[in-house]
Amino acid sequence: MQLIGMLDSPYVRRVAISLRLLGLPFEHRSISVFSSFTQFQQINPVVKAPTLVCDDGVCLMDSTLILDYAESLAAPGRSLRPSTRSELRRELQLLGLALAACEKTVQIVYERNLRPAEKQHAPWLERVGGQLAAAYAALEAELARAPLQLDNITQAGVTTAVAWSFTEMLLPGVVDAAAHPRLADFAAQAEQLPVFLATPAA
Ligand SMILES: N[C@@H](CCC(=O)N[C@@H](CS)C(=O)NCC(=O)O)C(=O)O
Repeated sequence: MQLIGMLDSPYVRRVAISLRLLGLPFEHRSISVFSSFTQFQQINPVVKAPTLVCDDGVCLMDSTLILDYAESLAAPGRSLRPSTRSELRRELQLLGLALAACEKTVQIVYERNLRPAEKQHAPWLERVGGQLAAAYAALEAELARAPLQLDNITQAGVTTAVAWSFTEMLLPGVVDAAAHPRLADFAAQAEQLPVFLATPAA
């Protein structure tokens, strides 16, 4: 199995960390959707990172769908999903917020970096910035209600930490860490776990 994409993408990184936590061997090919577009296109004409190339050549894309498949490959008892319905509902709630935070960060980065300055649309940036702030405010409130666990980390834990580190790295100062102490602390601790250290974003 090959995982295609760079670890500076939060979607690629959450898949790489999860595959390791699930004990699934894979080859990581760090190919950029931008600087290596043509090479990526030869693997997956849609050029989406992450792409998972299965051993029979079938390509999967979209991190959530790849992780669905990865969960089905994992040994019994080796899941990143909680088993009870109420835990699963909270897990999906947190995951939705963390994935929205990733998406809004990417939209701001693309708007800033891919468009010429005179074509950047301030109302759009303001809207997306508000959505990013709302996602992190809701995550912080949820962590105040019940913390995320580092022992037996779940997919929501992996993705929340990856999302926070990604936003901090790409948009430093845009989301105030002091106003999100639980998130900042959780991500800092997760980044010290061996599997995170072995899968660095930069
Ligand atoms: N919802 C997708 C988002 C993936 C995504 O947007 N990846 C970016 C890299 S961070 C990408 O492929 N960008 C190139 C493009 O969309 O053309 C997922 O969860 O995998």
